[in-house]
Amino acid sequence: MSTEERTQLQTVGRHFLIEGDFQEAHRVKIGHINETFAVTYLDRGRQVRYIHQTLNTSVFKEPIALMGNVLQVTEHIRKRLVQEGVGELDRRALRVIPSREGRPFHIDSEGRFWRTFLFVERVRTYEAAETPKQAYQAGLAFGHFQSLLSDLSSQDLAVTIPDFHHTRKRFQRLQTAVAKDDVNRAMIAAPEISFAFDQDPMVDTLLNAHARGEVPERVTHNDTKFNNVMLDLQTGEAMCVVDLDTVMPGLVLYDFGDMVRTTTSRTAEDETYLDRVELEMPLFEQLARGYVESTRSFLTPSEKSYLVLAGALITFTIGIRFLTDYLEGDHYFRVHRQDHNLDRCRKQFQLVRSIQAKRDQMERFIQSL
Ligand code: GN1
Ligand code: MG
Repeated sequence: MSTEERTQLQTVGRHFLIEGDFQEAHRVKIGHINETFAVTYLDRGRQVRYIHQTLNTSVFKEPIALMGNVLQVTEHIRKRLVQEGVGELDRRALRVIPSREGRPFHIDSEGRFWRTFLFVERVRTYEAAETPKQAYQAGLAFGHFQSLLSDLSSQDLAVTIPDFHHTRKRFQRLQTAVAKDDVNRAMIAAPEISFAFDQDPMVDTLLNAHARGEVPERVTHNDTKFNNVMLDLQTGEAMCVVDLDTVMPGLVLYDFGDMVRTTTSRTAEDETYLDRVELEMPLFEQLARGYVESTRSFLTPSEKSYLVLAGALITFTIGIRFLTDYLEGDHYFRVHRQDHNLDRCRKQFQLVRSIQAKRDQMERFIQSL
């Protein structure tokens, strides 16, 4: 990180309610949308760390409403955890650090939107689950998260990205991108486009189930990637769920689907050796066990009956989002190499194939729970 960037972060820090002297800063490489930095302050002989994050306001168009959600959600979780009698609250729920004007954000002189959290100590995240135990912890963590928010009214939360998991709209956007082919990549991606179009019959399944009233809208996380669960360094226990920018009304199935996408294959999101990409039953079983265990108080039989389908559907939906961005010239997801979004898409589609092949086995397991 350059001296200039460090100075910039110091300036940002002065706008938040942070005590002590600035010591150190570095960039945290996580996420495809926002930019994240960890900073250390020395306050009366004690080191305290914080996260500064710039919010990408071309993706999140109403950042103030978004921060309203984040505050509401974190305070609600804290209250519920106190009722449950658990300790170490600052490791189990994010704490928003207000600005010196008492707002949950600061807008800098260049118009960038900053927010600050207390750093969650002695935890780490993984890009993909490595063991069944971790998959279990992911299921438990996001299920518990939904359960803690189950008494919050979804009406009270702002919709931070409209139609975020609306697979039909995502599909239509892909169709448009293919038709326009603005950056001449449709030929390179022909096999992926063809696979995507073949999945048309699956596209409306959850939308229809919701429209028929089979699955209700609840408060959900909507970005349940495994790297959004912080695991205790020593015990491996899930401590805290992060990335609350898309907490809003949704279907719990979308959350479960994204957990399947990111915890059931021990490969990275952009794995290029597709032979390695496969849904691993021991990982899926523990993920599902953790999730069903922690959602017993509210999950309906009907929701449960769609869990496997949701795994395929959300993996597919994220896959077509990568593909669309590839065809539109990589303006949404940050890329780090040539064809990065195409690689990401291929990985997702390979996992979709594997889930479809193992569907019966997965269904039988869910029924056994
Ligand atoms: C984005 O930036 P990150 O990693 O938290 C995206 C998710 C995708 C994910 C794919 C707001 O999340 O929807 O599933 O990339 N977030 C947004 O890795 O679009
Ligand atoms: Mg996110």
